Amino acid sequence: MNVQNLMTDLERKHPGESEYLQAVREVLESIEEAYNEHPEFEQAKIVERMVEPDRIITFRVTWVDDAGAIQTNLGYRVQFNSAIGPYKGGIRFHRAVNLSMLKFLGFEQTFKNALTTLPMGGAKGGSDFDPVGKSNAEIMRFCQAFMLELWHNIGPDTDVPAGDVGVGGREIGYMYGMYKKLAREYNTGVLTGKGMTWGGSLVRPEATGFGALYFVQHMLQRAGRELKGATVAISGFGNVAWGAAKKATELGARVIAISGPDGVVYNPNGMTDEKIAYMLELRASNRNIVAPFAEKFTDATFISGKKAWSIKCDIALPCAFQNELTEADAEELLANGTWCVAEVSNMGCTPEAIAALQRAGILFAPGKAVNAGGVATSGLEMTQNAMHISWAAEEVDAKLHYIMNSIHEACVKYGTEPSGYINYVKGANIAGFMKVARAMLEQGVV
Ligand code: 2IT
Repeated sequence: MNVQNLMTDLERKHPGESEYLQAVREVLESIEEAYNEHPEFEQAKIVERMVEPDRIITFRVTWVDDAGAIQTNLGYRVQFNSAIGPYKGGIRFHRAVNLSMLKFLGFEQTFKNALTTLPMGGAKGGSDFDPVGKSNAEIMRFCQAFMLELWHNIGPDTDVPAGDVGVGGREIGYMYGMYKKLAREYNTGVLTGKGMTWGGSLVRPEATGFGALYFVQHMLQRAGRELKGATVAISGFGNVAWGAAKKATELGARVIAISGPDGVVYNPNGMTDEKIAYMLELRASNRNIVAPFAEKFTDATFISGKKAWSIKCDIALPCAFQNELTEADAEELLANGTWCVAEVSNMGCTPEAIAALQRAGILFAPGKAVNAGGVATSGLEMTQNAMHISWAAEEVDAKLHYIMNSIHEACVKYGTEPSGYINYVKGANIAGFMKVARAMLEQGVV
């Protein structure tokens, strides 16, 4: 493979799809060497096939807001790759959603899902619907209108959506209700992230954050470091940030920052149960601001317009959005003595930021390894649904531990460089790629 030629070709075919092109370039650059050791991949044009989604479904979503005005949004489902299992991946509701964003997320999901050890292909979907400031009734009507179009294309053995940014338990509930009405079947396995009384899995709400901290624990253990006593800066305050803050605190770290689009909350004394619970309230308010945290808890300070990375910390955990940690942020973290950055958001760091962190030789791991606990637990939810049973929290948590450990091991296996430095980006990309590539090869040209 010649990465530059492939990228030039993709840039020509998909002009302006910057997030998608960024995600593809990162993977191709890091797998190039391993790929070229397999002439059978080259002959079967595996990479040329893998960078294009199997199919993209786009649709219009029309709904009526509380004022009686008609609203039109765009809806998408990108079914990226089904070599190792049915399509699986979240749905994102955010005003900036476009095809490039969902293609990048679907591409990443393919490798991430391969790392989980479970049989799941890659997909992503969403809409440019902006949940900020919407009433509960508006969110319900939007979710119903979205599902009215999507339902034909999904199913427990076809494509299984879940939540992502802007889509949590409430939205999954509204979408499931509409799916059930249209399909006239109680197919619990068609969506994951469901409520506990109707097919949801214990630990799924916490799983992305919990899994991330289990992964960080493995990284630290290998490097002879400890979470106990370490200071942690987290960006975001949504579901993923909440799970990460909860587990980091449980494991003895001090979470000294959370952030929102409005600024950062400096929280020098760390989290309490009450503070962690309040993060959920903040999210549910649909206002998308973090400042009220510092009004409620007076030992915390709100700093307007600043990012979480301006707070001096040992460990930085991006938990919000793609490209939220830039090269300048990486330099600021390094200058402040940060020794570990783990992406919990998908593609949370820009390529320049990753290069700076790796150059400095600190611990760095990419989202597709660190945040895979979320979709892995979705996979466990699908298993429970198929078996018509539900496991105890301890059982799900033990399986999540096992999965995060095996992802870490895979990264070490494929990512250890001659110097001994573990390039987790390379490790995760090669490990995920190999599994999908072999499956595609064995299934012929389809
Ligand atoms: O990015 C992700 O892995 C998710 N949003 C979770 C996807 C899922 O199917 O649970």
